Amino acid sequence: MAREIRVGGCVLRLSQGDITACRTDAIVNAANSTLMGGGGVDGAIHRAGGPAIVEECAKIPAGPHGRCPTGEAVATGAGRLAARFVIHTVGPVWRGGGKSEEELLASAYRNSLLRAVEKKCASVAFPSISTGAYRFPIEKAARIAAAAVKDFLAEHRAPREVLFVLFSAEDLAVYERILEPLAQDSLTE
Ligand code: AR6
Repeated sequence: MAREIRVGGCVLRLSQGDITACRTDAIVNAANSTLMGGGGVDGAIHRAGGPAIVEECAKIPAGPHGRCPTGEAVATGAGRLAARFVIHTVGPVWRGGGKSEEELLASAYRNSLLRAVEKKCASVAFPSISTGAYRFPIEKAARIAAAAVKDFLAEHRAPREVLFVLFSAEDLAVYERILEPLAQDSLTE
């Protein structure tokens, strides 16, 4: 099963573990629109990073759709984490597929990568956005995540390294299966 693909001189790699331990330039947070913290990976990032992150989030002006609308992304410092930046993005809540969930999930990945490039990050780590509390089906989400990152790397040739950090062995196996045909393509491109 595929653990990585190479695109435009960059690499997309899979790993299993706790994203708060990642030493990439940026880690992505699967946040909610308030940016004021929550459960899951969001809670873990704020706990490990300390209060500096939420203090910086609170300074981002709140609009009618919160501080960060669904599909958008904003960067802050990373407090006590080893990463330099946390990129907070808001994935869609899965409501059956008729509410532009797939497009919004792809936007969350794309906008996170744009923030990473703006901050000149050479490496960025993503959790599996929307597939926990927001209940996005994991297979569909993995396919969208991999395609969005692959297309971005082909166009921008940056960041040099993108990591998907899956929390469970089951989730890792799904992503490996999804990456397999893309890995075959990347050998022949
Ligand atoms: N490292 C990597 N992945 C993790 C970690 C970790 N430390 N902890 C959990 N995951 P979720 P969502 C995985 O629910 O679905 C929050 O309350 C988890 O197993 O964190 O986008 C926010 O404030 C799952 O595979 O994010 C929002 O309200 C994946 O991360 C809401 O949840 C995403 O699960 C966002 O829901």
